[in-house]
Amino acid sequence: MAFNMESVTKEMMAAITKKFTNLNHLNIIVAGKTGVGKSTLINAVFREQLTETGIGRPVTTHMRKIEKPGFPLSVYDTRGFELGKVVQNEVKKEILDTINQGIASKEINQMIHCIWYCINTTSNRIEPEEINWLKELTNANQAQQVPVIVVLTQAISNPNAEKMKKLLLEENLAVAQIVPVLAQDYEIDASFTKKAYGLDTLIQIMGHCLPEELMDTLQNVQIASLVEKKRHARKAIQVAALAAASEGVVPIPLADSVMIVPTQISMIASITVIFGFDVNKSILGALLSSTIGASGATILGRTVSSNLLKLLPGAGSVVGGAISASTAAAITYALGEAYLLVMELVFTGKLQLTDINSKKGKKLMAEAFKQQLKLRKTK
Ligand SMILES: Nc1nc2c(ncn2[C@@H]2O[C@H](COP(=O)(O)OP(=O)(O)OP(=O)(O)O)[C@@H](O)[C@H]2O)c(=O)[nH]1
Ligand SMILES: [Mg+2]
Repeated sequence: MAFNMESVTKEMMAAITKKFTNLNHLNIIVAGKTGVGKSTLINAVFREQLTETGIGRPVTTHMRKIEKPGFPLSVYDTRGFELGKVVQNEVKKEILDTINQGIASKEINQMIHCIWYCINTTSNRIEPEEINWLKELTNANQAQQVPVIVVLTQAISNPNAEKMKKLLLEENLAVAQIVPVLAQDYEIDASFTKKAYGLDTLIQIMGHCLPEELMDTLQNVQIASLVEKKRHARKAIQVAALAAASEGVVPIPLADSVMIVPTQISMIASITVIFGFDVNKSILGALLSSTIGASGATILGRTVSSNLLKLLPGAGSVVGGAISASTAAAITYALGEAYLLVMELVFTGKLQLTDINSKKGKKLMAEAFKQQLKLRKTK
């Protein structure tokens, strides 16, 4: 019954690959006049630099589809919008045709899931033709109900952005939300730089607009909101802990499989996919050895009790060779939180992905794991 690190990490890698390959494909249309900041916005929101390195291919006269192999997102970038009324009508028709084609396919991966309509805030005014265009689009879209989010780009001045938002709200457009955004820091002068903001709100709104089947994809592709990534990761941890609790009452000789059963493997895979990092077996090995295998305890049958169970809630209830439900849940929580911690540190640039399996990374995970177990013990 030896705990086989090699085979467990292999299973975890397989679960991650499977989860990632099974992600549904997210399709977004980004519309608006030239120079409003569409490309800047796209590059600030998504993990891959789509507009610089993505493959852009004309799909209609005025739309380009940008995507990257193996990345579950396509962005349709509209062009020539500023060329006047005739072109604007063509763009509108192309958008509606693309939406309808997607719906006709009856295939979630082909449908358009969201439209960002971008308006530059610095111009301080919205032209009536733009409002009319939006009205016509949203009216025509009533049957399909693809959510339209108006993004007020380059919102350097908050009061101006708010003023513009108010003006738009008064138009009663059938849009999901109007959100001011500064996608990139803006240097106002040598002594003051306005920090980027609003992207996290955009992701939150997307989270509300998109169907459930696209939640994992959204978290995988976005880099604008750590809060949302963590929220989704914690949901996965909670689900796994609850499942572990119901699976927990298993004879101790099976202790190794109690702790690294498919439930925990799937949890680690979910968190990995939410962050979208390219983890490898050695990183996963480091996670396991610094947590489950903490303080040198090999997870072999009963030996688990001596070292680990001291820290655990309900440890006294190891009766008749079974661990308690709360113990199983606590281990699962602690494992998930320890992994989430290093994912967060990598996301914020405080730790290199390749340093997770360094001494420092292992120490961080070991401490987080123990702390979480203690936390659950006192609860
Ligand atoms: N600092 C800062 N600059 C921005 C921001 N958004 C756009 N810009 C600048 O505005 C200019 C136009 O932005 P793009 O993102 O290229 O605009 P676009 O809508 O993609 O333009 P087209 O592709 O020509 O239709 C660039 O010089 C950007 O650097 C922002 O949020 N912050
Ligand atoms: Mg562009």
